[in-house]
Amino acid sequence: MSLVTDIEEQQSAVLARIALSGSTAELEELRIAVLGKKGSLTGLLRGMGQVPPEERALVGRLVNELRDVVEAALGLRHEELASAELEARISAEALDVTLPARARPLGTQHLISRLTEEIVEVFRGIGYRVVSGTEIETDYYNFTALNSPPDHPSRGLQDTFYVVDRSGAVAAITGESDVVLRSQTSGVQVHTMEDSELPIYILAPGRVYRRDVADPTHLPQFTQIEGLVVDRGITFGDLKGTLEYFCQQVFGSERKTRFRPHFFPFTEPSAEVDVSCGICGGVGCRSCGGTGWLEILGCGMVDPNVYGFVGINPELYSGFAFGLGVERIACLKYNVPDLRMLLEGDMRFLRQF
Ligand code: 2NL
Repeated sequence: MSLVTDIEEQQSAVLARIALSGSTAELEELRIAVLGKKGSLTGLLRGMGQVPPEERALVGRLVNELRDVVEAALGLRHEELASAELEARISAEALDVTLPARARPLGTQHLISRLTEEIVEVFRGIGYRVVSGTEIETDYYNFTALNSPPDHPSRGLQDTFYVVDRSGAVAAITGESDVVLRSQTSGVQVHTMEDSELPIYILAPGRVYRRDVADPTHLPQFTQIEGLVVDRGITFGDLKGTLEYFCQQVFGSERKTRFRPHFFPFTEPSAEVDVSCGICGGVGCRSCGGTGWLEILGCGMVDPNVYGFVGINPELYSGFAFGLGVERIACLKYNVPDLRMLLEGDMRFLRQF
């Protein structure tokens, strides 16, 4: 019965080696060594021919049992090893989710954008709609249709950026180009008066350009908001009431306003509006130059000549318009001493708002 002993010994030896195998690769080598074509168990089955006939049934059964037991043991051990290997790989490659995140500095809306929206909302609340146009405009829409005479100083090269192409050298020198970087958003209103039905209650916010050297009170580009109303029976009283309401919404209900006569080519009569100084309450201090008042915008009743350019009948309609610089309003509202600080992008300054 040495063959039977041999089979039993093989079984315990193979099971021991399966139990000791340390990796799926090692286990696979072992499987081939036992069950492969030249494997030890395969050899036993091949040797059945030499087994005496009376032992063949017993030996055959033992060998088959051995194969089943070995296969089952291989399967189990493979599962164990494979999952241990997966665990090891996962923990080796693991991300440490407790590490602090890489900081991504998050910006905020710029003070000027926020204040522009705030002002727009005040007027939306009383029925105005917002219109916008292009920053490049023709001389006609920027000046002519606004009743600005051909020799008006604001039209000069000293004050306005003219847009010329490569062959425009002569135009650049003489100011003959009729394309400009808009110096006010009024062109937007002229387009609107040409194109839309009456009445008109609009606000035109946007960037404008003037040939000024930047200093504490001037910027070569700034954000302007112009408003325009054209309806039947509009009076200077409507203009005053509207702008007083606006000032109190933006600066607070305790502030006073005053209207001083002024001149603009596109409005008649025209006025500049002052708001009482928030620092001294109107008695006079350094911020307001001792006057108690701060100038915030220009306005007036739309000049009938402007209606002539856009085909509105001034016998039936009247209206008012106003224009303000958002940067200027921001400086007055938050006591910023220098307009240039609004363009510098210094986060230590901007984060304060
Ligand atoms: C300023 C203040 C102003 C207007 C702008 C305007 C627009 C149309 C018709 C009439 Cl379409 N006027 N805009 C009116 C008054 C003042 O801006 O200081 N400008 C130099």
